[in-house]
Amino acid sequence: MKSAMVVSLSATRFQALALREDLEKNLELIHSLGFQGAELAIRNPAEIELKAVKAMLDRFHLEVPALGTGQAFVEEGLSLTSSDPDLRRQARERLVMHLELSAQLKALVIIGLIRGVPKKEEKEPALALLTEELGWLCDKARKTGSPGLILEPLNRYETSIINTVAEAAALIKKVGAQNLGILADSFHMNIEEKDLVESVVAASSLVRHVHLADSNRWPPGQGHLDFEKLFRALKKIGYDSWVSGEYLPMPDPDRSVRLFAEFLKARKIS
Ligand code: LER
Ligand code: MN
Repeated sequence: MKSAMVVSLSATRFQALALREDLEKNLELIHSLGFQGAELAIRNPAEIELKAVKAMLDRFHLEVPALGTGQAFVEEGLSLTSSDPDLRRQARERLVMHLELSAQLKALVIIGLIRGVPKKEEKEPALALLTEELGWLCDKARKTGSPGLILEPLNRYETSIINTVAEAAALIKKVGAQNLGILADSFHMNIEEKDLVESVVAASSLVRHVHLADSNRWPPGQGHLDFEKLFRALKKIGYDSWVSGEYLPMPDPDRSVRLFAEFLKARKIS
């Protein structure tokens, strides 16, 4: 497995991001601690200087396993399942920009909060909309040369749709696209899954990316989540891709990354 840290290119209200804003400083830090990748959280790809970002990634020998898109929802309300057709259209247009960028960076595109937060009574129509939108986006991903999309189950306190790995797998089956997989986040799974091993094993080939945070959303090792169990499950399915740190900047941003690096080193994850 390869290790990455989630890094936001701009300020955001989303709290579970240890590193944000000063990209050069953050990339230098994670490189110095032995990480191989930087997962980039980008609200609007139109606002980034791709050439400069690529140069920094090269300088610190960092790959980009995935692009986070949730800030477009958190900061601007763009959502694939909004009851407002204009916000839906803007969400789709924004994700097309993320797909184009992902083709350049060879990164997967995350569908987390940008799927939307429909009211409980609007769940069914929202799921139908999401199936249709994801089908369209997967087709667009193929045409743009993007490696594809990953749907992230989020806990019930963040959204009403796709809370579990099984729900994500069922929706992906409905969409029927090979380039749509699952992003398994330990924090959300700890809240929603009955058994981490069973859930990961049941979804096996669909698991294409992993976010790590502990039970309290502090860095792994700072709460009471059974990571050995999760790693056993990942080993069982032959998962050999990225584990990316997405957690609160606790006890402070710098220390949180050092704690995570020590946690990975102790488990021989580089
Ligand atoms: C994002 O990866 C995440 O885990 C959520 O809590 C917010 O989108
Ligand atoms: Mn996550």
